[in-house]
Amino acid sequence: GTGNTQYSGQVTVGSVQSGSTFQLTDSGRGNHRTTNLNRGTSGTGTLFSGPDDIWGNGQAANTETAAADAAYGAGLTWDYYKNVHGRSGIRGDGVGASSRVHYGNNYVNAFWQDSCFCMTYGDGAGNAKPLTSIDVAAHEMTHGVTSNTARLVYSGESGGLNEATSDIFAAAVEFHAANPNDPGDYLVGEKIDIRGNGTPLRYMDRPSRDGSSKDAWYSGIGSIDVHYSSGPANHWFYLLSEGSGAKTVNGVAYDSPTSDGLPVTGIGREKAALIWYKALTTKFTSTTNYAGARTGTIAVATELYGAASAEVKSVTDAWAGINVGA
Ligand code: ASN
Ligand code: ZN
Repeated sequence: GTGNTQYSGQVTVGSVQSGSTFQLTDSGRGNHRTTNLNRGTSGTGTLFSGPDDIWGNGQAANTETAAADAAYGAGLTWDYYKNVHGRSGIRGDGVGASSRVHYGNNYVNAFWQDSCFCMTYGDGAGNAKPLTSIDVAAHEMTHGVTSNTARLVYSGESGGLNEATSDIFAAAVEFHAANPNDPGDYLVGEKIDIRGNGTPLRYMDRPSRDGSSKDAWYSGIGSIDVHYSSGPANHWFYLLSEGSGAKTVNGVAYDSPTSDGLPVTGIGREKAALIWYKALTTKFTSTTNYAGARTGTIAVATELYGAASAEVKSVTDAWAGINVGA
């Protein structure tokens, strides 16, 4: 069908036809379903359906618009994991999750739940727009991937790595989608305008730009909120992808410092994301901390590219650049 989204323009979304009715079930992606909570806060919601195969009108006031964005984001995330990493769905079993939109009243968040194998989006409030952007969708679905792989405990340093995993693949999915209305960036949630001043939720080049996240590891980082202790790992991913210093990507200017003052040479975000994915799925465990993430990613890069490779050097330098190892 045709999705007229709020954030990504006119896109294709998966749907099925049942008699003269169309349903927002993506049969090409594990029958992922998009449902309407209609401001409720429990239950599976009502499957979006209607007499035509056009979903939304690009405006938040249209009930189907959030559904179009959520279905599109879920599809992009499915395609990224399938096409880039060979992973068929969040559990790797070919089964699509579901997305619930219009959760509660004035709800300014989105969340994944393993219990319902589903994600949920609020409509925002005030200046904060609906949470249904590509990067937020990918962030939430990646919590499901982490739950089914490394199972990083959602507190302490492993919690920060869990959050960073969601931010890393949020950026990776957004870049991979290459949607001209929402080009890839190293910002998280820039479309939501959650503070009403145009700033994103998080910055990966220098996470402290948000006023709370940390740029580098320190002993004790395990005691802060996981959305802030994710900062150093997000920063590591940026440094490894793009290198240290100033750079503009897709029209967004970044400036990434290192904690040791030494330069890092970027290896490109595709290799960086591959290294993180393989570490997540073959090296990390529920209690992996920053030191363990360093060991795991260096091991993966060594397997992929060789111990003497430029990739292993950059992985190691990027960890040193956030004060891990040396
Ligand atoms: N949106 C938040 C997140 O995915 C919800 C939470 O705190 N888990 O991080
Ligand atoms: Zn999260």
